[in-house]
Amino acid sequence: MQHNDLHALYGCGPVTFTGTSDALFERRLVLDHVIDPKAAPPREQFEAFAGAVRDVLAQRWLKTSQTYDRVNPKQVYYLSMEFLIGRTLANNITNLFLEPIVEEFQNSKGVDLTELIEQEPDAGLGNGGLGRLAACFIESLATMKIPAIGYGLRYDYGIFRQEITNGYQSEQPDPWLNRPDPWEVARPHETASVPLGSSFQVQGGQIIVRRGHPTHLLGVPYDRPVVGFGGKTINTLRLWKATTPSVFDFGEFSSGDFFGAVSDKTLAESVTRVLYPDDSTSHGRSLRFLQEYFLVCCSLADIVSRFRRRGNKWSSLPDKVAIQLNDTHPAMAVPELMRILLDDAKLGWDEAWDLTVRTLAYTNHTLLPEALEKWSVHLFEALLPRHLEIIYEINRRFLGDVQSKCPGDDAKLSRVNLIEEGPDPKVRMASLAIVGTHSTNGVAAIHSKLLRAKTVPDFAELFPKRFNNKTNGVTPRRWLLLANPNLAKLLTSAVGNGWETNLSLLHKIAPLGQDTGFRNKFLAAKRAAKVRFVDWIKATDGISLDPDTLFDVQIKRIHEYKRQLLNAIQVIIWYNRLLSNPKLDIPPRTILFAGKAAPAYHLAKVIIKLITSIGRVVNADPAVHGKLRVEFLPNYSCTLAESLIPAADVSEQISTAGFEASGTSNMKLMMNGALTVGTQDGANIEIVEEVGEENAFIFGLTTEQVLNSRDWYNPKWHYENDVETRQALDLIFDDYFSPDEPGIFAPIREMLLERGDYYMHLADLTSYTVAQQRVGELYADPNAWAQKAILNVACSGKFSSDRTIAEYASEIWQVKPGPVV
Ligand code: 26Q
Repeated sequence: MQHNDLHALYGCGPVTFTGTSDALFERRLVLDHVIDPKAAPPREQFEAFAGAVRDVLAQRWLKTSQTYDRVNPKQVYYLSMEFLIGRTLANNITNLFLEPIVEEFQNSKGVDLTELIEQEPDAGLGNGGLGRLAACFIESLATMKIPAIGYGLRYDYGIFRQEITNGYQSEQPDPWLNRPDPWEVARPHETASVPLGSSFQVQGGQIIVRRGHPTHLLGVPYDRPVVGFGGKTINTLRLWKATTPSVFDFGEFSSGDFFGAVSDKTLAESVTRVLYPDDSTSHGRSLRFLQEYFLVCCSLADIVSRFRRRGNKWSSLPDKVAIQLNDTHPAMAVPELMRILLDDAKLGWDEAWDLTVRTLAYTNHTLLPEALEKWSVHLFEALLPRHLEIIYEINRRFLGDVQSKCPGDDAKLSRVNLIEEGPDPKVRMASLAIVGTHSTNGVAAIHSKLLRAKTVPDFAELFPKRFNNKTNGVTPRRWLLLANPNLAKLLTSAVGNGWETNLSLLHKIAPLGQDTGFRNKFLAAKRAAKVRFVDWIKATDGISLDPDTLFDVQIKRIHEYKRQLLNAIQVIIWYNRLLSNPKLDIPPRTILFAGKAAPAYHLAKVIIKLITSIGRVVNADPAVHGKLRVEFLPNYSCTLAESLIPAADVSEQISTAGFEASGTSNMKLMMNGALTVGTQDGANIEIVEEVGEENAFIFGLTTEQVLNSRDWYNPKWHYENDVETRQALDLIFDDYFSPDEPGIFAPIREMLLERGDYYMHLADLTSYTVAQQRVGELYADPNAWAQKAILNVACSGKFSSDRTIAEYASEIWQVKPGPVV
């Protein structure tokens, strides 16, 4: 293709390219890498290719932000400690519609693009659902042409790389920026300053505060393009890197001490060194506190300076700016925005408060009370004394209002107090976020309902209009079009173009479940995805799988409430059934697990060890060979998900009802034609509403039943009275799966039988096994299976993040999708 065509597509001004797309690529190799294109190693080729793609999008990107500056529309700012982006190259090629050009290029140059794509490391700047949601949201915002910026941190190290050694998880650092990242653009001239009340040192992830020596950090922005589908709008993801003003200015330790000064710089930079693993229970990691404030301070300074640069008056802040807080992690935006409006803009309290509340909105992602963030008042005192003062004043006024509304209700007053009193008083960040914003939303209907009714009922009563639901979604560009090219082609042939941005169009394939021709094509696409995955996992991890078995997939963080253990026990039950009845006629099944455990979450790590141990025994047992196979796939990542999800037949969504806020792998799997085996929890409920209960396998206690049976639930009863349960558990407890490491599964026994099985595995085990029996029966009839799988794809339209973003836009942000001009 000639450069003029590229220019027609993406050029916006008089700048011209100096050749064809081949030339863009070769020029990059020669000029950036000083290498003969024919001799370039794959990594250099990747950088050159990604650089060429960036050349193509650069003018559109610039044009998008110039247009926003000129038109001065209301803009959305998504603040998140996590953006789990994954790889970018293939996504940008898809969204820029560059595939035909790239194909031509591959043919003419003999370059293998799949090999280049594999060179790109995942940008793993997130733990799981919350971080991936942020990545899907910014892609949808760009696709829907909504003026938006994502703000996050540029961690040197993303989520740890998981290795499995002798069946145990170990964590390795992820130095994803070791090689230059072709997507990022540093903007040092837009550096932000972050003043702190004290200087500090870092030791083992904790900070040691040197009181009374105010200091400041700098935040350097690194911008990444966020390409909307079709490439018309290219928004920005701005990630902040911490540094110091100059080597000699930081802290008080360094005066005259060259060596100390340089190490102080390293110290300041440690603020954005590493992403914290989601470890909901381990509070008080003070470096995390600094990270959160650093994100808030840099981002708000940036937002406010853009707002002022565009000539806006302070009173119009909520008309021009909508800031969404991804969980409480950036909740310090409440006192920070107040500080800016009071101290810098010199507004009075009432106006500042009105503007703050109308500008900010908060999304909650958890119902687990132990996961609600609290930060020690002492940390605030030392590092952010002005913010603490503001929080106290917010609290004083708020409690005054509560008192006049409900006089004499001291119990309520202490429940809603923004400060948890005690020897080490703490700021309750979720309470602060609810009070200081105009909207609090949950991420699935049931979650939003439980949030109101159980987690924060006092606040729901005080601010009934603030609470709302925004059911999560995922971007169909990455999770269907890009991840599953065979299915995507089939869908286009059936419904035409347009489903990529209007996923409800997929409803049109619902009747095609009756059509033999379509069913066969659908099954062929599923098989092709399985073969692709089997080849990929063989090449990546050396794991051999049989694509002609049912792929039963549970992919998510390892957590007791997500109940990977329930799945594992069920596998043992089927193993026992096969051992005692070798003729048992069940379709051959491969049970695939993937997910990371928080490094300090001991029991989650024991569960990984159990799964790998079961795999070792079951996979080597000739008695079940070809019928049952269990694999734990190491290092779950976006890239692994993109490869595995299209290949899945069954989607395991088996959390204890009332614990999973939403789940989003359930949506990705449904979209790719997997059938859900699930509890009535999170978004599963809405999935079943869309597809119909007869097209999923729903089992287990409801949230209400879980709550009502807490007091009398006795897991031992199940162990003592259900033979299959006891036999399966005894294999675990008696070291059948761990002959060389006796006793290693004692913590599982204790959790289940001695400590009351809080997540009620044993209560749901029988109905789960029955559901799995039905799965097997249906799978034995490929036509009946295909019909239901097709219906799942057809009914997945609701779970596009475009739908979610449209709801945020109209109900929370008051912004309209569509081009700005
Ligand atoms: C907090 C303090 C200190 C260190 C880490 C953290 C931390 C980090 C990440 C706490 C929580 C998280 C991530 C939570 C998360 O991913 N929640 C999931 O969000 C999804 C998107 O809404 C939901 O679908 C899932 O149900 C929910 O578990």
